[in-house]
Amino acid sequence: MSEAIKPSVGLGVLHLFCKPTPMFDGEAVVAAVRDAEAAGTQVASISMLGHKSDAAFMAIHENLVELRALQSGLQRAGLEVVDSYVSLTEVSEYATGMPEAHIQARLYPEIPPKAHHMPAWCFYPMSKKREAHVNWFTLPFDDRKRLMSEHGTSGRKFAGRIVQYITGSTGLDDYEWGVTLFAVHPDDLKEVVYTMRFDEASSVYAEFGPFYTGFVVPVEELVTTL
Ligand code: 76R
Repeated sequence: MSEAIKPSVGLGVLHLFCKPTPMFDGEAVVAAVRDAEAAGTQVASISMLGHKSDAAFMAIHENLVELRALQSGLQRAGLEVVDSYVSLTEVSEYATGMPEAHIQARLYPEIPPKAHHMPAWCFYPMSKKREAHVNWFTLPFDDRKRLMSEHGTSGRKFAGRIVQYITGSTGLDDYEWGVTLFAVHPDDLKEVVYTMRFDEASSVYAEFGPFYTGFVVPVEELVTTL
């Protein structure tokens, strides 16, 4: 394998949204995921709803070359990647001063989350606005910090129902963050996103890309639905 390409801190995150082609081979898909796991990649397999894709894979590894290997394995197994998202784990600049365990969990997350059974899943990319009269990036740091602290307070009401992975993609993909949510029930996803729309950080400053929804399943089960 070629030289490792690693971030200086944190891990690479690859979301692949796929559809089967006539070359689809379920056993080869399972083998591609098992090979990736053997190489240390964490892979969550998701059965998707709707026309945008049929299967999604969220993969995390420090070495981007390993993420590419998973992508190649899935393509060779007859899956077409119809959309994707590339990001890195990060600690928000507003989360400094958080307990060390919290910071480590942001940088080195486990997927799917272990604490609760959370099969409901969604992903969407988002950015903060940069418009003449609404520009997150011209706000003073203290104002941004206050808005993100309001955001964190409303988010913590969903403890035990939602686990969120906010991964940074500025300069890497089309939006500034990827938002991946795992939830106990599908309506928890809807409720957390709706609730957060009223936080000023979202109501005024956020813009969103396409939303993807499905549920986490073992890859052996996923391939039987394709
Ligand atoms: O890391 C932390 O948990 C500290 C508090 C916190 C930060 C710094 C936090 C808590 N978030 C932070 C940063 Mn969040 N988050 C989103 C979305 O749909 C929307 O409106 C936005 C999408 C959701 C649903 C969500 C959920 N958060 C961020 C950032 C980075 C900002 C930056 O760095 O500039 C983004 C883009 C973002 C977006 N957030 C929480 C949640 C939830 C549920 C929590 C509380 C859970 C917890 O404390 O573990």
